[in-house]
Amino acid sequence: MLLFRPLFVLLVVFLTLLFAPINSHNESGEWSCESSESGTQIAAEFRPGVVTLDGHPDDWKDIGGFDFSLLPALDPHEDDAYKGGKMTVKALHDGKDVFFLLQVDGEYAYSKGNSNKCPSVALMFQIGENATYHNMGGCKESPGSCTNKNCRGHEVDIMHFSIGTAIPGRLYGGNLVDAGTGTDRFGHLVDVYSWNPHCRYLDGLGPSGTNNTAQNDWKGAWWHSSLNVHSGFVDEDSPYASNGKKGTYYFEFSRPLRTMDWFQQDAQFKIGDTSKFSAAFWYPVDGKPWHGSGHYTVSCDWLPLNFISGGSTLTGSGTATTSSWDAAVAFSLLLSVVAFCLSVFVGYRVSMRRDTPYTEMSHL
Ligand SMILES: *[C@@H]1O[C@H](CO)[C@@H](O)[C@H](O)[C@H]1NC(C)=O
Ligand SMILES: *[C@@H]1O[C@H](CO)[C@@H](O)[C@H](O)[C@H]1NC(C)=O
Ligand SMILES: CC(=O)N[C@H]1CO[C@H](CO)[C@@H](O)[C@@H]1O
Repeated sequence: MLLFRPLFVLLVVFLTLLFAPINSHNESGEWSCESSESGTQIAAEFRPGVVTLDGHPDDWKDIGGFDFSLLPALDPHEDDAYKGGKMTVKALHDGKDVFFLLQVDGEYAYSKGNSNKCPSVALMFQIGENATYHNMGGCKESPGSCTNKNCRGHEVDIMHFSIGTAIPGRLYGGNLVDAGTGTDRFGHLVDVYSWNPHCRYLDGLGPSGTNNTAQNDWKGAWWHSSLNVHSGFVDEDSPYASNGKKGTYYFEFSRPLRTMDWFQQDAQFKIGDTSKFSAAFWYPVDGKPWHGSGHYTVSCDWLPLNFISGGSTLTGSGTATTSSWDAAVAFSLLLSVVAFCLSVFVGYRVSMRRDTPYTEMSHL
């Protein structure tokens, strides 16, 4: 089965490329998204005990990835794509948590304490059935008027990691000190929900106040290929490597499939189901700090994310292997039936031979 997985991934990638149409651009300034990378399905396979959440990509090498051009989120035009390279997205689950690896080529840029001069990533998921990718949920209300009632159905779930205060290879996100909301005072890996770009809140906070029942359910770490692996960085080592070095950024995240959210502030994932998802990237191009809306995204609409069940991974993904295995089982079954018949036959012959003299004797 392992042998067939790369082939299968290649086939999926090939089909994806074949069917992915070109992004269109609406000159009038109205939003239009023709592409939506149609046909692309990100698969989160059941692969327990494979990855460690440390920002390092080595343990993901056998997991198939999906490559996306990064286009400006607000005006997706091929000419304005992120020049550094594509974003590779990988996902898997272990039956309890989902794991993501985002991988983007980029010269090392790190400015301690200034997140806008460091790269940054976000994941976004649909929560409400009417939540659009465009306008982060697409609720029509304005900041003063949006509430969980009039924006009902437009909820999206966002994880945002700004690395300006995060040490590479260290774990950030939900922690005991920040319990009660989606914030993270240490590494700024936050759990957010929104109804549109202007009605965006940390989990547990909202226009009507605080509930203090929420939590930051995400954890994550970052790394860059130009960093030297050693026993562990501390804050004083910043900027950890020399700025401008060519390489690849890695961002690794995990979250439980289900969370204890009671207010439509977290997406809930289900094995066997498909969720709607997107990924975004900010980069200080030419050293210039990025601003909030200056991000690139992997697609101009939701991408499907399949949570593949452990059962279907065993029987489904490698058809050829499955059928040859089935053949082996059938053959050994046949052999055992033949052996059984043979033993019955031999036993019968033996007892016949033994019986005959006795019957003959009784006849005598
Ligand atoms: C751009 O959007 C407007 C408004 O939705 C629409 O009328 C127009 O046909 C679109 N143009 C293109 C080239 O898609
Ligand atoms: C989503 O929109 C449809 C059609 O407008 C509506 O019937 C439905 O109630 C909406 N769903 C939610 C959760 O508001
Ligand atoms: C911000 C928020 O979600 N507030 C909610 C806290 O809980 C009460 C009662 O369940 C809700 O009415 C609020 O909307």
